[in-house]
Amino acid sequence: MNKIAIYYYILFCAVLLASCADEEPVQDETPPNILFVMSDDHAFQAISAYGQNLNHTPNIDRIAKEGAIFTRATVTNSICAPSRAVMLTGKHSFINGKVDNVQPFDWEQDNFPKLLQANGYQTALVGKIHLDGLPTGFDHSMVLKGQGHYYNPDFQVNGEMQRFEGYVTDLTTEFALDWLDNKRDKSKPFCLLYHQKAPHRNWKPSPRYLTLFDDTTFTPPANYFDDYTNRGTAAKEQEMKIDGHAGWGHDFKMVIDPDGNPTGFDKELARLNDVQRAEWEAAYNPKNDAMKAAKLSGKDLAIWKYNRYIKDYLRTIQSVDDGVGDVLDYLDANGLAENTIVVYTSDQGFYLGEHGWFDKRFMYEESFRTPLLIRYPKEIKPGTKIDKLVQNLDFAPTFLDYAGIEVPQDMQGKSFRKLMKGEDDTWRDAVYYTYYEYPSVHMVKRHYGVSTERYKLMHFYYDIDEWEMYDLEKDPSEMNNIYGDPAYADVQAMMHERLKELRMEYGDSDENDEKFLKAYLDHRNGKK
Ligand code: SGN
Ligand code: CA
Repeated sequence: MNKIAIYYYILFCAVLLASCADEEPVQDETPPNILFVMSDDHAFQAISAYGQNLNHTPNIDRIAKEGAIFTRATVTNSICAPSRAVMLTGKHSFINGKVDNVQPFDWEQDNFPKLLQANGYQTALVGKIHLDGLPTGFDHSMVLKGQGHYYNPDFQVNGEMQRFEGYVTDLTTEFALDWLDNKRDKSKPFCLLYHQKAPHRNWKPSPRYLTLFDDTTFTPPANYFDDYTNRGTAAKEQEMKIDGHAGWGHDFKMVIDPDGNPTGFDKELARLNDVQRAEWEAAYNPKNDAMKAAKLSGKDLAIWKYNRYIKDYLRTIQSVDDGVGDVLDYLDANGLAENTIVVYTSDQGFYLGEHGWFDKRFMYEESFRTPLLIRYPKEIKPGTKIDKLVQNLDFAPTFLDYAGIEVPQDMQGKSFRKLMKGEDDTWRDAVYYTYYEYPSVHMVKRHYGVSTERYKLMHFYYDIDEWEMYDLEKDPSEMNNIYGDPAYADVQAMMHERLKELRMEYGDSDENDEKFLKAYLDHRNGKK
């Protein structure tokens, strides 16, 4: 080789090497599958990964162990149907229109499953959605009507009602697996919304868990006997006390109450078939007889009620956890675990005796927060813990982000994909909340508010006009309303400012509140 040839040869090799070095590593372009598991009213306190020691949920915990757990995931409106509307649309209630459980939901508007579908995904919705009408955006839907039944439920299968024999949580899992295994187009990525009815009121356990916890006595939370001193009128006037508003039949599952009066619960039991009913009675009759024989009163009775409530609630969760185990096993067995984003969440949190309550609705922590655990081995390091304020508003943008689809401008949430990779240091400092359904069951007054990581400011309105503020660092159980406390004057001014800014940013106003109040009252008065 002459000198020139050697020169060109070296140059050629150098260019080749440089171009190799510049080349992007080969990316796996297959869009991820999305398995979105949601339960109904599942408090974070009842997931063992959150460390409260109430129960053991090994399968749900697995998601956190192999992925991320969020300690400050919240909802924008703590009630079932509105929460689902926010999750689907990525827009606050006052924008998507579904502000309470009574207003109709407009399925014509955009939702994230529609966008995934338009971009090559197979989509399905199985279980509870609590939004009337035929769900749009899904290749397959199999949903309970309204709240649905625990035993022998009716499902609307792609629009057609059908009754199924069995326990709702197990059936929902079975239908979800059937779609994954037999009904979808396996050449496409999938998005499955697998949404359990449990642990929604009235907490009917499956036959296999009717006696779980029979040998355990639970101690109620420290503020179970809360007398609401230092709180506003809203906390005092709610109707969601375990010892006060829960009933002997529907909630405590007695056919005859301790005073010997029929409760009407036998009408509910009539839905069970003979085998189910015999198992039910064999489990509950001895417990009910023992309780009556003990002739409890006062605090002892209140603690018994808490125990009946929490045990039934946790029993229903055990079936939810089993179902999560089954679907995780399915992903493993079919080589899908690596490329599937698995999300576990609830439509909102719930009170497990804190402040003496069951139910949700308030912007206080237990119902404002919701559990959130996510696994995606390709991007999320096992054991990731996230303390930032994320909301159910963020699901739609996050899923679209993962799928490589542009997030529509009018979606109000924010993708937390980067947050989970530890690559987002500009995350929001505050979140906005609204609640509308009043007067209604449980009588939680209308309110809206703002929460930062440390403080929370709320305005209760309509038949009262009261402000509450809490210092979550000093008072995590929100027992002491510091609104008006001179020591917090600066914080209060700052929180008012943040509230004003967020209402502006998201497009909320007093006019909205009046509009939705009028629609609600019209509905109650039979005008709509
Ligand atoms: C039902 C429940 C209430 C619950 C609402 C809303 N009663 O009315 O306790 O607050 O649903 O729940 S019960 O008949 O189910 O016992 S939501 O999850 O649908 O918003
Ligand atoms: Ca709910």
